[in-house]
Amino acid sequence: MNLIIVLLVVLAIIAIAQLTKVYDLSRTLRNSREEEITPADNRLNANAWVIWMYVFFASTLYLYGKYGDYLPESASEHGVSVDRLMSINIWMITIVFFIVNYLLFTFAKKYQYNPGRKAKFFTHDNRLEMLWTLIPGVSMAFIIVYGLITWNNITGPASADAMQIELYSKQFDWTARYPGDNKVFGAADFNLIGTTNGLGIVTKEGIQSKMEELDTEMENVKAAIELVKKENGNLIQHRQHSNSILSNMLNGLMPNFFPSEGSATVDYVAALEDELYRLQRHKQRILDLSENELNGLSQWEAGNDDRIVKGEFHIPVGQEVEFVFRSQDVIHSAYMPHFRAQMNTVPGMPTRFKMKPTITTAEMRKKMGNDKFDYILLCNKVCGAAHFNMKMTVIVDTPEDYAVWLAQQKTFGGSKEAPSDSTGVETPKADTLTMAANH
Ligand SMILES: [Cu+2]
Repeated sequence: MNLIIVLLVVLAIIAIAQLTKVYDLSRTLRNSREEEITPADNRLNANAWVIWMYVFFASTLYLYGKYGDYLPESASEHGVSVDRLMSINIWMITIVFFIVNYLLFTFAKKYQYNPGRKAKFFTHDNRLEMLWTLIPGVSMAFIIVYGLITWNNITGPASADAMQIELYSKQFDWTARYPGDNKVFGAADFNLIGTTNGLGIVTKEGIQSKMEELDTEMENVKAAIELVKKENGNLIQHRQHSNSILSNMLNGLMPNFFPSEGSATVDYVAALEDELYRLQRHKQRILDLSENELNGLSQWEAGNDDRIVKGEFHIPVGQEVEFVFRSQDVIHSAYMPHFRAQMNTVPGMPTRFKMKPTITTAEMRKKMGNDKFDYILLCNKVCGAAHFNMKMTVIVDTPEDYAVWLAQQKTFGGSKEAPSDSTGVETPKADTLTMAANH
């Protein structure tokens, strides 16, 4: 295959060389020189430039028409000003684009080579300098100042009556958390993250059970160390028989810690002692947690009535929402295109974004004539293999529907402050709610 390609390229080069020779010969026969360009050539080129200009303009307008409005109207208050800023910029760029390209191509035609014409020569013109400094300078200053004003309005502090929602990102999903009736988020700490506590919310019970879990693990490691020491030398031999008693005992104590085969060179005692040390440090970090207060409320108590939501989250229309973003692993970016909202989520550093939704999901579906439409929260930072699938549905409800939905969500502490039927209740599907909203 490669040989054929090489042959083709070589043949093409030879063909071009031969053609050039034929062309040169024909010129010599016609008695014309290579660098000589006829007025007909010039006219052809000049007209071709102008035709190309029209094609260029037409395709630009076509693309504007086709892709100019790739998003429906903004569904948030600040989004309107983002859109206005965007369209002012686009208008300015478009006007300049048409003027500059019109001059470029028509001048190519107008000033095509003419042996009788003499160029005008001048060294300096103050008016010209003034013009081409002031116009771009003022336009740029306008864009920057207007942009900064808009940006400051969007990113300024949230108002006092804004409700808060935490959006927690990790590879590769989102979790939303609503503070309970006390309006205070429970404290969170990564040392407590586990299968039943994905956000690492700190509660006395949570600390207790995590400590017990760590204690059990440490006991098991110690027992494993004893076993390995007692059977030292025989271990490797034993492990080669997958059903050996020792092997089963070790795996029972520490599932997944010992490889099922091979690893003859591993010093098991040292590896187990490392593991013990790691567990001790983990335990110490939990012991070091301090019980802080917020609004006269222990932050360890505050977490019990937090509501934790996956898959889709709801916000009430017309209510300012302040999102607090956290990340467990890498930098993600929370992007809600229909609300013109985007903010990076950074491990170890909460970030914020406030907005007021103005159009409910039901209204937007009607406007778009699409009863399947949903607002969406996407990850907009390439964060790993399943980045493309890191999304969550956002439902904008009327305040009444929102209250109904929120009351159905499970609380972190379980039955404590939740309505009696809250456990085991699945998040209601979007269509049930919007159907309710339509009635
Ligand atoms: Cu991500």
